[in-house]
Amino acid sequence: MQSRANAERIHIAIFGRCNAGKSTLVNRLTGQDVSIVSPIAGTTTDPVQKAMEITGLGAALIIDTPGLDDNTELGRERVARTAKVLDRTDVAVVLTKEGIGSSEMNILKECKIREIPTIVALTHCDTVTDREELLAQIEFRTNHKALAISPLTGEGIEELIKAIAALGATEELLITEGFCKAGDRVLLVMPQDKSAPKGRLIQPQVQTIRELLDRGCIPICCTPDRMAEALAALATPPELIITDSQAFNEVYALKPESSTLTSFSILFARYKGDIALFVEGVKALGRITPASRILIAEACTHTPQNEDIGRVKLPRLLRKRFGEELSIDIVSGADYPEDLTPYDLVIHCGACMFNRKLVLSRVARAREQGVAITNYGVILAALTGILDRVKTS
Ligand SMILES: Nc1nc2c(ncn2[C@@H]2O[C@H](COP(=O)(O)OP(=O)(O)OP(=O)(O)O)[C@@H](O)[C@H]2O)c(=O)[nH]1
Ligand SMILES: [Mg+2]
Repeated sequence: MQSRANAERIHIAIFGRCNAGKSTLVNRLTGQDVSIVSPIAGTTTDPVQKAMEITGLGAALIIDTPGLDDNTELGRERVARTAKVLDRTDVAVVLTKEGIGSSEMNILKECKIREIPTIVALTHCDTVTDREELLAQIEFRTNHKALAISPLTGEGIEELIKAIAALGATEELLITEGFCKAGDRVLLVMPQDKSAPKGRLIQPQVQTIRELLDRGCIPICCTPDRMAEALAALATPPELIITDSQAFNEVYALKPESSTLTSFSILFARYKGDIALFVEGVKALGRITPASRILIAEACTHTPQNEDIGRVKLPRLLRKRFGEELSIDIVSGADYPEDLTPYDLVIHCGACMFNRKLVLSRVARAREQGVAITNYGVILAALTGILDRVKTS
């Protein structure tokens, strides 16, 4: 179960004031002591997450958050951190034990703006005396029919899980949708050079191969230096070739005319983000001058291969094209600026460690502020002259 990447799990975040019972609920849902529970307000100080399987929903990531009403200096910082959790939340559960106040209204408003499906639940229902009255007040103020639960005794938890499963069930996205069909032979060209991790394939390759098998396609794998032999071993050309962007030119030179060509980065730009917007965004390159400012946003703080692209390869290519004076800011992890307007272009990484929701939240911010956004795969394809030679959608 743990082997499934967190980025592929549906993210369920629990919000509420201090002592609402958020951590107790997380422990109840996961059946483990994931978070510390105590009657002291402000026990949870940082978002805490735990992977689990939910019946009827599948692989999930449950996120516990600090109380929304912590008004201390540090508390405000924690609330800001909690707000960031919203960027990656697929389903929000808002808990209250006393009815609806400004803390609940604020978080519900944020969820609504971000179109996050939300459940409101009245907790401590084992001890509240005016349950019906509180439920009516919650419904009146929020337009949500609230569930009554007790994270402590387990009452109402089954209904809550069902409600989460109903809201969280989304159509499963496919990486290769529209690129191939059952029975197609798909040649995957995957360099395993020294930047590849030792003894294993990287996640996008693994996921793609697994999906092709599930879809009834016939995946055939080779490294770029064996591509000619792989093609020769087939009676007719493969319907689709998926290559690592690094090997694009070699692969393009050998590609049979009838085979469609795409790259892992293009497929994942589509799967993790908004490929149409990324292709549109890359046109901003036509407006870049040496005085322009570009933001490169990395998801991970620790992946050397990505660091290489974001910190070395891309800045080098951009400066070569637009001049050494070009301003390039690089941010990583959660440090994605609220205000993107100083930038002429935002370039986001492939986000293999992020869920789709987070990428779409960041894309939405750029779009709302009128700032062009693209991603590593698309811009590398554009800068190396590949983009108009691959299938992107
Ligand atoms: N009676 C009753 N007590 C509960 C229930 N849920 C939680 N509690 C108790 O309420 C207190 C606070 O619970 P927590 O789960 O730590 O609350 P929290 O929302 O995580 O609080 P912070 O981390 O401070 O934001 C603990 O003493 C729990 O045992 C419930 O359903 N009924
Ligand atoms: Mg807590």
